[in-house]
Amino acid sequence: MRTPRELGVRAEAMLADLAAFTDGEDNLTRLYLSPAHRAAADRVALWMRDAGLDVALDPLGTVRGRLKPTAPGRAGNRRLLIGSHIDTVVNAGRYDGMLGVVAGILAVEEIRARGIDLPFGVDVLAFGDEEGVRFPTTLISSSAVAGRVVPSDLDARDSDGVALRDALVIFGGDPETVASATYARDEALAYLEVHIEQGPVLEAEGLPLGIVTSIAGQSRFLIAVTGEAGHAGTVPMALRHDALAASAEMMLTIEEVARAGSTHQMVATVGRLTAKPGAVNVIPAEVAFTLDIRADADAPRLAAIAELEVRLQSIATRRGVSVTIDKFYESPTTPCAPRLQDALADALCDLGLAERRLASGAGHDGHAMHHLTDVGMLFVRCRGGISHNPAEFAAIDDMGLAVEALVKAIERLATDAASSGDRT
Ligand code: HGY
Ligand code: MN
Ligand code: MN
Repeated sequence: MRTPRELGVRAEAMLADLAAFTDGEDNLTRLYLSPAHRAAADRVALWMRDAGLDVALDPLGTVRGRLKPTAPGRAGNRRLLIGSHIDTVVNAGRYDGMLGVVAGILAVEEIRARGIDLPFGVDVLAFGDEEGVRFPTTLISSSAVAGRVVPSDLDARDSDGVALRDALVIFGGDPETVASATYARDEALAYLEVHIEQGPVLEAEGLPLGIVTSIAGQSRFLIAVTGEAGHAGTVPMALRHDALAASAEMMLTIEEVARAGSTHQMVATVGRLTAKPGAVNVIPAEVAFTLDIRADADAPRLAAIAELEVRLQSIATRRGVSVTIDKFYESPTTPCAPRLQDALADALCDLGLAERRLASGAGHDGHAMHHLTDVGMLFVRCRGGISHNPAEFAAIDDMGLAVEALVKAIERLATDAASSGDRT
């Protein structure tokens, strides 16, 4: 039985190992189905095997480590799912996602080492596409586990024109057997995920861990503005149809609308922009930019989107350009199950920690897993709330406490299952 400190030291070492698997020149960038994703998946598979798990790679590239029930009861055919993602954003930190997979593996090692009786099985899942950076999809590997992937989803193409289904084959996945990744509803007992908070609340309150109440809904759009190319030196300002100037006014309007929604924790981000033809002396004719908008509830987010659709169109009309607003992803606000929140709260109480409950502004695989089973999440304090940034950092002691809390929460679910024998 390892102490939380020893568990944290081991977690940090595993995360350092994983951070070496990158497609980036001098940073951590590991996109779905890339060579670095494959190498990281193989390392996770090795750790799962060493932890005594039966390991498999599912058709979408999820690495699954399976622990059989140690004391099969009537819940013996059910399994607790624990996971997170091992893909990253560009120039990422080493904790976002990977910590949840490492914590799951360490928790299973502790359960076996401590001889804890489990009336149900445990699957540790390392998903490969949570960030949705490479393909215009997101959560596709956890969505497959939840039975929410349709064949056309695999037609998505990356910026090099590579279809997801082709990248899957190169990776070692199988686009023809996607359905075999799906769990039966009565097989999944619950889904638990450990994740860094990616926000400032726990640090500001001096707390190492927190319990997630809900995962913010989000909508993502591709906005295309079409104007008219022209000579930078000869077209008077009043006669221009400048797609980039129009886009700039639209972005400031997006910012204004999001600021107005601050009471609902509303945030809006333009993360990627292209402008053509992209010459210094040509008035931009075509601009495309992404919009990611979120809030703590669905209604205010959808109202803000409706307002923006009207206002961006009005800007386009006044400036003599055209605009299209195409949604390519949307996930409603996902609630975390009270029974799982309570199991995590009991675990924190056992550890003498406050049971701080808070919402997640970041999206997670729980958005997809919620369609299969109840979702519970445990947040770990991260320095400055920084994430999606190489400065991302979680302390060894906090990570060790998170693993210990996960073990205790699993024990609590095992006790519930053993006493009730079916649902926990
Ligand atoms: O965008 C998100 O919230 C998550 O990190 N993919
Ligand atoms: Mn994440
Ligand atoms: Mn992320």
